[in-house]
Amino acid sequence: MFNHAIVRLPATNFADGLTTASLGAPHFEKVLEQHALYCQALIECGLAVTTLPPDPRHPDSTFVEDTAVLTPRGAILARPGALSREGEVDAIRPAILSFFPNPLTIEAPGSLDGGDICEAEDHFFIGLSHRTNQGGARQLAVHLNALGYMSSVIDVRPMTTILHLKSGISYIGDNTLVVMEEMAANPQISRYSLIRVSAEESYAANCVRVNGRVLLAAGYPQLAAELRARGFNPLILDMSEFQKMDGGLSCLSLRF
Ligand code: CIR
Repeated sequence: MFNHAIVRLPATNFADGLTTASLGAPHFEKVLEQHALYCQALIECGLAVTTLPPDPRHPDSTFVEDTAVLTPRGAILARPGALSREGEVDAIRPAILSFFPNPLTIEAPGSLDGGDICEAEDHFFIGLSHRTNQGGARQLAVHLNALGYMSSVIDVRPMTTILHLKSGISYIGDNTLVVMEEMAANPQISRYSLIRVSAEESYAANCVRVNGRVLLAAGYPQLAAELRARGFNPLILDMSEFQKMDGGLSCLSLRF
């Protein structure tokens, strides 16, 4: 159950952020429109939303999820693996401190992006990626252990199509993981009920359970139908402009 979310408005230089997608430049008006509808969806799901101002020093800063790991038992400030995103943690720290006064931290040379952390009840999957390194993963595992959680590492570096672990896997409650086809055979997830996402819909594997709804990107009818068939209630959001910058639904908020 989430009660709150932190989001940050996109800055006018959003298009200067990092991307590997070749989908063209985002249209800023549409970026703002989609972001507003995303925030509206969180409110519809019952969350109080704290909206931070745009931060043009960091064009990727609207992807707030990468700056922290927030759990019901405490927060861990992340240490983003991309140089251009390092300052984002300092910028968001005051907002996080107002809800979590004593966050733990990831220290250099460890690096960790929140997008690599998939929380499934009391177990956290930690993605090793080109952003989250061994040191960051190890430090997070120690912190989670101190908070009474278990964790395990999934190496996503061989999967060239995804940026973060959560680009390919999402926990949506009821012991269910939505997972892209290439990850479905991983023995670490065999005890979950799996919803497999076909290769042509793989972007939609990044979906987010928020209370009674599952936020899902628009344009992925197979996954939408499968979710409905299994009793989930998708809330569909257009993500086209964020996809152009390698962003998914989960990256746009910190939920707690
Ligand atoms: C980046 O490359 O860091 C941003 N353009 C996208 C970050 C997406 N974040 C996420 O999936 N958690």
